[in-house]
Amino acid sequence: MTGRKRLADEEIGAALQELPDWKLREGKLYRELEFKNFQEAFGFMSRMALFSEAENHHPEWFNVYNKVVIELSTHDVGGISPKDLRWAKTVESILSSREEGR
Ligand code: H2B
Repeated sequence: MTGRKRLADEEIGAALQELPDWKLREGKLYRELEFKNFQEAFGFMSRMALFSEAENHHPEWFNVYNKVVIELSTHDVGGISPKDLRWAKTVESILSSREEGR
């Protein structure tokens, strides 16, 4: 499976410079999102669910009404891998294609 290698702290730090809304929290990539309503939140989750299946890489995420909290890590390698970065970048591109996520 491509992209499952544990990244070094410096590599994660460098990647986070291009993901300003993400932070490292308890060893996971973390982001909180607030949408207009549940429908928008769940629409976003549906799109990311399809991506997750295609990548075979699944988030820990938590939804309450219009809020989604995301925590990304790669259990297989015990850290953060390129797959997590790709997932986070895909979130950003989906959000930038719609106003509601910002
Ligand atoms: N998702 C995430 N986020 N981390 C993993 O280590 C992981 C996964 N492992 N999805 C995959 C599935 C693994 O369990 C299967 C067997 O490939």
